[in-house]
Amino acid sequence: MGLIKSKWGWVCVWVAMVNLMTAQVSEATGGYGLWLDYRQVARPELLEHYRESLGSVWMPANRATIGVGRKELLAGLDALLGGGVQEVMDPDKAALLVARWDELPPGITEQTSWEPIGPEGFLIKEIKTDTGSRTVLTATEDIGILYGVFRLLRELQTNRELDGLHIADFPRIALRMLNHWDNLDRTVERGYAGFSIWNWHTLPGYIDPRYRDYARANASIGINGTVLTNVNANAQALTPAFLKKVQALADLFRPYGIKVYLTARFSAPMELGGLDTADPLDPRVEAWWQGKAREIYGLIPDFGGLLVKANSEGQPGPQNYGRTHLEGANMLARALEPFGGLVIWRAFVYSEADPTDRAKQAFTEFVPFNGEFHPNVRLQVKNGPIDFQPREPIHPLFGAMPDTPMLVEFQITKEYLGFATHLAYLPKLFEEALDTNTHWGQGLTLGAIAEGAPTGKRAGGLAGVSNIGTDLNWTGHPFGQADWYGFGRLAWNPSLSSRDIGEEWVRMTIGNDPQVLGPLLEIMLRSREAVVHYMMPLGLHHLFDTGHHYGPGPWVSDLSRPEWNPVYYHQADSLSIGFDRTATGSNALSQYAPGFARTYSDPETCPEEYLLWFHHLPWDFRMPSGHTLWEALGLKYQEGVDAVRGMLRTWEGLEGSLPKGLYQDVGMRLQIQLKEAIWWKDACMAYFQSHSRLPYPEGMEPPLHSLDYYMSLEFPNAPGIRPRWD
Ligand code: BDP
Repeated sequence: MGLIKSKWGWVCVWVAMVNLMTAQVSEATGGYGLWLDYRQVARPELLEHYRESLGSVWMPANRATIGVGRKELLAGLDALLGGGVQEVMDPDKAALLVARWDELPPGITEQTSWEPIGPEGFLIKEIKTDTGSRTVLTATEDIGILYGVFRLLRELQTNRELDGLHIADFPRIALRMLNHWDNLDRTVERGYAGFSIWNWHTLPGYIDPRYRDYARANASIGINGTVLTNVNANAQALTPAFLKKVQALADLFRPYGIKVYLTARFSAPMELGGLDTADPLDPRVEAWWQGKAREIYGLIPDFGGLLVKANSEGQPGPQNYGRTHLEGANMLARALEPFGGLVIWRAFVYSEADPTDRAKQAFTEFVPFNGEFHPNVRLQVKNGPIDFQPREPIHPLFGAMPDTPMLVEFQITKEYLGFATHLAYLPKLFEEALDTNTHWGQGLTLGAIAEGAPTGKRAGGLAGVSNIGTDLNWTGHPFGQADWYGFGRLAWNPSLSSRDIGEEWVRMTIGNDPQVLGPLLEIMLRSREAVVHYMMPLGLHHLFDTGHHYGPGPWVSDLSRPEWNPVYYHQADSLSIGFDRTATGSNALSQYAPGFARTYSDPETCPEEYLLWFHHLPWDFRMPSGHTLWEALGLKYQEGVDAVRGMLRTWEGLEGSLPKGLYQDVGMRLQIQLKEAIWWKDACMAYFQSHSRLPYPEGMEPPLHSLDYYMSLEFPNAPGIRPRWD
């Protein structure tokens, strides 16, 4: 690429100042800058090349989204190139031209040649002109320009070669959403990174700068929707005073391409409207919701819609009035339809009155309604049939309702994977789920369902329960940022690999040094499997202690509802262990496509990871390794502990190569993780041994304490305690 010179102008001075501020802020605030701390490119030859190719920018338009993009681009480039980036007013003098396709100079469009790119997409292309090489960043929508800006900056952050640059990309999934489980009093249900970042008390008058930084970070990974409130909803969020606060956030997020959503408490017409019912078939109830929709859209014309958790874990819903989920969802959908709003209805339902396997209940409830929901309803389904466990098979609803657009719901906050203390790189889990073949249709995967494939429309989505809080670094564990980042990247393109995403994140957040990159990736990529092994290997699930879900509680058996008790899930006795979900048991397998069910129905062919999820087997069941099930269980727990030891060793090998603060922070967390991994192994194996009465297998370190000791532990201050249910 050739060098195109232009004069220093006032804009350059402004760029340098912005950059200075960004650098200072991020350095002083330990991790606050996330993956967007633009540091000067360290490799001299690359730096030189980048300066030549991108040192002067023409970016004429000044609409809100473009304005955000321009600020990001100029400040980002300036920091990455070590200063001197100029904004020029004459396109002929620019090395980098950034404009919507219809706003590019004709000479440039001729040479760039537009290619069809999907919605919200962009094109970044090197072209040859009489005056040398130029780079063009273009799109048909403003939001495409903003996404392209972040993408171009990422190329530099990750030290990519720019020669022959040609990137055409777009988000494959329509709805790319964070779900905040944030209460109005700023506590966060299952939040481990401080309090809610939404300060409802001071909104709308006070706009915390953090709101903008939140929007910027999300836009950088393509998130385009955020549900601000907890699924265990508070009707107060729909009052006029609150809606003004929501409006302030919506106005702020709009230029970043992010729509706001709220959760709707189904009984709001009673709590706020003074009605004596919330029956979805009562005309007064529908009229109340229609009025509420009008009010919301009067303030926020592009309001995304309502997310509803109904008739689940104590939340009110249509079934309180003998109505169905379909009737409830469609009533709300009719209210939002005139304004283009969505109703996102959660399929996370199970009932204390239903004695059947909890893993089966949602399927039974929803499949009969396939194709009957209003066009603006989306069904949001957790990745697995129970509840965000360290490993679950896919939810049987995926693929079984081909005419119903769905969102796949993941949990980014680590309620079941060690809170914010353990390092468990979640994109590994997300990738595993998204790549899973449901065996419905032509090998339909969860990723394809999120893209909307079965419905033939780009109407699906990915929802992630946020791990964001007021902690300085946003996510508590510094590596929790990678979970947020990775979720966004997979929502952009579910076919991306967790490894590539991890590499991007490390390069952008920590650095490009291969001596650091390799070991960090090694730690991240093995971490999720380590957690599975030391918490609940071989398909065991929900062994968590009651209420807070911190630590093991496989012995818990005294909760009012059977499916809140870990003993319900592992079913261990003196002879055997596991949940029989084959035809001889709950037959949950019959809810899956035959091709899927076949693999899992025979314990001899069932992958070891799901063995005790689908089968109840004797302790002396022979595993492919030659070990008995009892021995294999102990050895798997041990494997988990050993993996954490390995992660810690690798981390310690990085001393001196990482920023001191980061090194110490993660080092302390890894020490706790090791201690807790041992605790999990010891408590669970001591408990299971009280049933099996077998000696611990050779190769497994025996428990440090007695079972009574583990059972006596209490954690009254564990975060996220929920006295209301499990
Ligand atoms: C469970 C959580 C609970 C949530 C529920 C949900 O323990 O706090 O309310 O999921 O998804 O995992 O609604």
